[in-house]
Amino acid sequence: MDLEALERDIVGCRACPRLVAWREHVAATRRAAFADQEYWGRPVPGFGDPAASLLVLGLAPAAHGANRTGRVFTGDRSGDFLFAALHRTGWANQPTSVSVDDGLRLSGAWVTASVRCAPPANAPTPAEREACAPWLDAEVRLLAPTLRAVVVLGAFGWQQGLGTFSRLGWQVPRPRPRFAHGARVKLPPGPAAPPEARPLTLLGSYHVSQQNTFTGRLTERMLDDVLLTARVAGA
Ligand code: DU
Ligand code: SF4
Repeated sequence: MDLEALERDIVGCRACPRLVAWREHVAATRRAAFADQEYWGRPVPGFGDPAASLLVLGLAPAAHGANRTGRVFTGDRSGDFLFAALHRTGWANQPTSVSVDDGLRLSGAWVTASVRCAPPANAPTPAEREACAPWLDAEVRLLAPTLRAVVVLGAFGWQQGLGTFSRLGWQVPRPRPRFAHGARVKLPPGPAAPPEARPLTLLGSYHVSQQNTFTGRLTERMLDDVLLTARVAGA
């Protein structure tokens, strides 16, 4: 199994009836501003450099963002903020991310989400999070040989990420470290970790959602600092 095959499998997933119904409903009804566009309406795969040292982990696709464009964080304000930061800090070749054929390339980074289908009110249920976790596990396993740092956007991704790294055999401290902006935890690989796994630096950042970026809770500078720390951690 390689990343391309995995992402193809993810795109075909229909495991969560509520999310399948919602993603397809949103795609069929659309938003007036995008009425002339074909929505993706399916699970959103990860995107980036298959030899990534940095994993950026978000929550879930936005109904009219990635659920419309088919690329993670692409086509909404959260993505605008994230990709501009990835560009400023040297992880992306351009500051904007508008569609799958816009020429965006990541260098050394892979961006993904803990839940792959757009949830109503951006809130997946615990059962949906659990159902989707094996996709992240599989993705991290494939990225493991080059992975050094993980930037987790928000408390939800933090929980999901710790679950994944623990299941895959990295040693997660107990009690589990709490999410905070600027939180930094070293995860050494245990005996059960993938063969080429290295110690990971897990970094917390407030999520790039508008409620954080418009209010100044998360500034460009704050996110840049975390992404630059990830670069040093991965060096
Ligand atoms: O065709 P390809 O060069 O393997 O790229 C597939 C896909 O992944 C394309 O949308 C660019 C992206 N990508 C990237 O962002 N960074 C890389 O290092 C390699 C591929
Ligand atoms: Fe499948 Fe995940 Fe979408 Fe549920 S949220 S249908 S597990 S891809």
